[in-house]
Formats: sequence, structure tokens, C-alpha cells
Amino acid sequence: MAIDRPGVIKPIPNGLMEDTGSGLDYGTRPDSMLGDITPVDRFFIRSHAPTPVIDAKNWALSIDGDGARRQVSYTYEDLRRRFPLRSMVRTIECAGNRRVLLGEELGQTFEGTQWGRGAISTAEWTGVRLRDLLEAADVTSGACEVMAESLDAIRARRPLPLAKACADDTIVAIAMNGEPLLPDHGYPARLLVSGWLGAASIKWLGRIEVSEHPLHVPWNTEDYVLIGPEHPADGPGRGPAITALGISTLVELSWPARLRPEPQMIRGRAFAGENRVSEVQYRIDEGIWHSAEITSASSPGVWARWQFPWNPEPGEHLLRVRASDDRGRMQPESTPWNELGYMHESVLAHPVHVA
Ligand SMILES: Nc1nc2c(c(=O)[nH]1)N[C@H]1C(S)=C(S)[C@@H](COP(=O)(O)O)O[C@H]1N2
Ligand SMILES: [Mo]
Repeated sequence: MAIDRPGVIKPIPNGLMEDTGSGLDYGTRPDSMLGDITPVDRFFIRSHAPTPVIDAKNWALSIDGDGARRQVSYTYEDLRRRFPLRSMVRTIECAGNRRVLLGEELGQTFEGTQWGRGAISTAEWTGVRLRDLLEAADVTSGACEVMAESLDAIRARRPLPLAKACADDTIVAIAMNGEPLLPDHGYPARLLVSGWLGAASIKWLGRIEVSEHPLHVPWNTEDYVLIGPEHPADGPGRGPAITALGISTLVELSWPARLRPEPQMIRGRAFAGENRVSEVQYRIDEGIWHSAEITSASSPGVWARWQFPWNPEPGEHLLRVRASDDRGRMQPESTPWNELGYMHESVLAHPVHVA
């Protein structure tokens, strides 16, 4: 069903994407982000194995497990025609985004994909609610977890609590920005788990398991877990599994930024996982904090765009940015060390050179 080709399939436009050097993982360059929605040509890619080429005509998604009274199977046409299609704008971010920044902050190098700031993008996703697909499987009253499983070479799996699997905005997506998914983004169908780490949004879906007991797989015991003194293990994994993402900001400029000493608008984005970005503040050098203007509709699971005007003096500057969410959380000054270098949340400190 799947022919493996080396690496990724979509062209990687030079100058629009950050190459992490793995041959599989490419970030969206913050200075090429454009509108609220990331064009598919520059949407970041994070794949642990080469993109499989799947023929939708021979594809099926099966649902089974001890938490499903009935085993069901859907074709691509079933997804397209038998269920209400929902469209929603949602941001996907990798838990390892800004790993290089976290390393610089803590004075070390982390293994793993060498992400700068680009492992975050936003699309309008169209698909079927996972709970609509689960209905025919007649989920048992004892069911507690739902796990998506992929068809790529690594057989990616990541369990979700039943409540998150049945949320309004957990969908099996078949389209992205109004077009069928590209192979690199999970064609024919992927899961979209709003506000959670990107790894939960399993691409190239093949199976959904409904379980009456907690499931333990590499992606919630060894990878995508927080390992370190600040994160005591809470189960059989090496540390607590990452679920919803924290708060982060980015500036739509190169790193370090090079600006001219003239009046200009500085723009960026902030994301707060399952929550809504409520405020963005910036500070230039040792100045005071100011509020930036939020210029997009801000909603849970979607990045917000912000801007402020600046007429910088020639020289070296540090532009700090921090966001808060509607639960009253603000980006912390620093991020606790964790072995795999995930979840960098610190106040952004963006170096700016003005000449
Ligand atoms: N089958 C499969 N699904 C996957 C992955 C993968 O390697 N294989 N990577 C995950 C990770 S770690 C992230 S961050 C997102 C990235 O989605 P994207 O490549 O569409 O941006 O896909 C997730 N789903
Ligand atoms: Mo990821």
C-alpha cells in the first residue's frame, strides 16, 4: 500500500524553510510566515521516517480494541461523503520547537531535531470529528483511551484520553487549506489534536484503538516525555507525557534580526496551546514592558498575531517578548532543564542588530 521514497516529497523552497539537517524535518522560517494561515508550501514538516506514498483507493481506517464493541472500517470515500465535514483553523507546534534556543539558554546542546523557531504552522483543516467515527464502534462504558496508529515505517502511536479524543475540535483531517492533504502532511488522513503537542496529530492514519486500560507506547514513555528533576515520573514512562503545549512567542524577523534605523512595524505571533492568547508584551533592552497590539482574532488552539511600531537606534539591541493566556499564565523567565529539550517556554530574547 505504501511505497517509501527517501525523505520528503514536497519541494523545500530555499529561503522559506529552516533545514534542521535531518533530511526529514523542515521548519517554517518566521520571516516567511505571511498571513494567519501558513501556505502549504512552507508548512513545517516533522517526520520520523520517509513520507509514505499511499493510494487512497486502497486505504482504510479501522477502529477496534477492547473498548469498541464493534470493529468498523472506513474508506476515504466514507470520510468524504458519509459524515459532516468540519473546517477549523488550528496551529500545530512540535514539542521540540526552539530546542536550539533552550540549549543556548542552558549552555548545552540537546540531541534530537535541531529546531530553531520554525516547528510551528497554522492551517485550515477539514475533516470528520473523531467522535463521529467512533459512534459506529459503540465505545464501551469502561473505555478510557483512544490511540491513533500510523502507516509509515515507524508505526507512530500516541494515546489520548477519551475526553480529548471526543472533543469538538479533534478531527480526522483529509484537507488542509482547502486541498487534499499533501503526502508529507499525512495523506490520505491525519489526526488533528487541537492545542496538544504536534506528535499527537498522527499522520498517515491506519488504525484507531479504543482501550479500556491506559496504553504505553514509545511516544508516551520514552519520547515526548519530560525527563528531569522538575518533572517527577507519574507512571511507567521516563517522565510525564507532554499533552497540551505551553505559551510561546516568535518575531517575524531573522535571528539575529538586522534592521535599519527607521520607523517600522515589528510583527510576530504568540501561541498558547489549548488556551487563548490574551496579551502580548514587549520590552526593548532595559526599558519597561509595553503591550503589543493583537491584530488577529485570538482563539484557543490558534496562534495570535501581534505588532508594535519601533524606530530603533543604531547598535545592538535585545527585544524581549512575552505572552499571557486567558487562564492568567504568562511565559516564565526560564524553562526548566529536561533531558530531551522539549517545551521551551521562556520569555523570548531576540537579538537585533541595527545598522
Ligand atoms: N505517522 C506520523 N505522524 C506524525 C509524525 C511522524 O513522524 N509520523 N510526526 C509527528 C510530529 S512529532 C509532529 S510535530 C507533527 C508534524 O506535522 P507536520 O509534519 O504536518 O507539520 O506530526 C506528527 N505526526
Ligand atoms: Mo513533534
